[in-house]
Amino acid sequence: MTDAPTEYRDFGAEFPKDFVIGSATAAYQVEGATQEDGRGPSIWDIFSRTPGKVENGDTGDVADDHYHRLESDLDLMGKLGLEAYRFSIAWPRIQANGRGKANEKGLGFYERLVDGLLARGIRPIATLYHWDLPQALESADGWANRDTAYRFAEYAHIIGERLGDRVQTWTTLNEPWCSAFLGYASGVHAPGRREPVAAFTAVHHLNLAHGLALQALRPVVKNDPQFSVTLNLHVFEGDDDTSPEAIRRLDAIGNRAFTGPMLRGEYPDDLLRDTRAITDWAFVRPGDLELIHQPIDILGVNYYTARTVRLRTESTLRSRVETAMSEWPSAEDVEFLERQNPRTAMGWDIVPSGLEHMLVSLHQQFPDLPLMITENGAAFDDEVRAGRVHDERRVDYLVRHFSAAHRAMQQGVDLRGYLVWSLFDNFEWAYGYSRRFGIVHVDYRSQERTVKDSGMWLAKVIETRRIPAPR
Ligand code: IFM
Repeated sequence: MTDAPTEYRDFGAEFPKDFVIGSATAAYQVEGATQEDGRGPSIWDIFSRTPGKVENGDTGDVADDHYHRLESDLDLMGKLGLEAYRFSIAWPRIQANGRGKANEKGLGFYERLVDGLLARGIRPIATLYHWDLPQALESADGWANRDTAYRFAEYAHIIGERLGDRVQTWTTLNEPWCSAFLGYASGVHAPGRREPVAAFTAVHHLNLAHGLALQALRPVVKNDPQFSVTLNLHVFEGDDDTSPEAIRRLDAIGNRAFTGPMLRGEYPDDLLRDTRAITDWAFVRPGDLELIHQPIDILGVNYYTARTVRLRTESTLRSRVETAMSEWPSAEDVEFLERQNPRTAMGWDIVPSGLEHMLVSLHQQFPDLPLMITENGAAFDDEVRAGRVHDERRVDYLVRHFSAAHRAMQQGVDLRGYLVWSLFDNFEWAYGYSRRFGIVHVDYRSQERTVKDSGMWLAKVIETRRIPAPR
């Protein structure tokens, strides 16, 4: 299926006053200062230093130097009129080794960030884990070790005690599918392991960490809190009569492995069945599902693209070596097809209809659960010319996805907000600095910030509450 390029440009579409519009970043991608003020190493410090893992050998050592430029970055957010800013807290800044006493300097940085946001009328949305696991915990088997979930709860408690009077919206994990399957199955993300059993074990321990963290936060967060988790739910479309089966398998691993325990209190039977040759799921202990299945107030969803899938025919089955590195363990016989959409610099198809369908489908599955788009955006090769960045493709991407979100709302979806990824160009994980997602351009040599046309566009949406007509 392909969206005609003329679709989803609903100029003038209006968003309600209480619909929160803002932007997002994550600690390792923007902060830099990785060896300052008591921060310990994370898995990304180690992984990015391993030759061949990140494009150009890039690391997050400096990134956007946000740690040192906090005040001016906050001013920029204020100038854009952001209503919300989603950031993540670097666990190794708070507990260098992932356990024990909290590091005052680390806490102080996030206090300044939160206070600076509030002083500018910007709502802080704090994510506790956006992939930067303290390396000391990975050395003890990382997310494959059950204890990591308990260490995470301890860390959540520390943060809740310190910021729980000021931060209202709390996200436990960002995109646990990526942590588990890119980190432990395909190994393209830190810690770079290729162990399918560890990947499914990590799924469960991440789910457990979510539940334990909610339990740890509730008694200490006092500010009329909203608890959430952010999932990168995958949207799949079909192409032939094998597609429904292909979609079912991927949906189980990519989506229901998380929504099942978190929102329904169970792992889907078909997931347990499909993965039987890899694991018996004996790591799920009595009482775990009750712990994981806790009420949340809002579900964060990240959306970038949709993919077309079907089952492979015999002749297209991949080699053993390839399947050993699959990010979809147990579904290696699913084939991802080329689509005819325009693509972003990540090679991701631009499919705004996928966002609309995902939101509507989530609303049908969980009618009482409010949703928030916690990430959506696009990478393009931007250039600064005469002090401006005319990123019209990104503006168009945003017009089309805001239109899709608006259409979902017209159908009754309780969508509470939209955060564009990302506020700044930043460290795009295994792609290093080669992919730019920002609505603000960053010159990595001078650290100069230049608001792109997409940044000005977002400011206008916030000001007018509408998708502005093209000029
Ligand atoms: O940059 C990432 C972000 O850290 C998590 N979600 C997807 C983004 C784009 O790849």
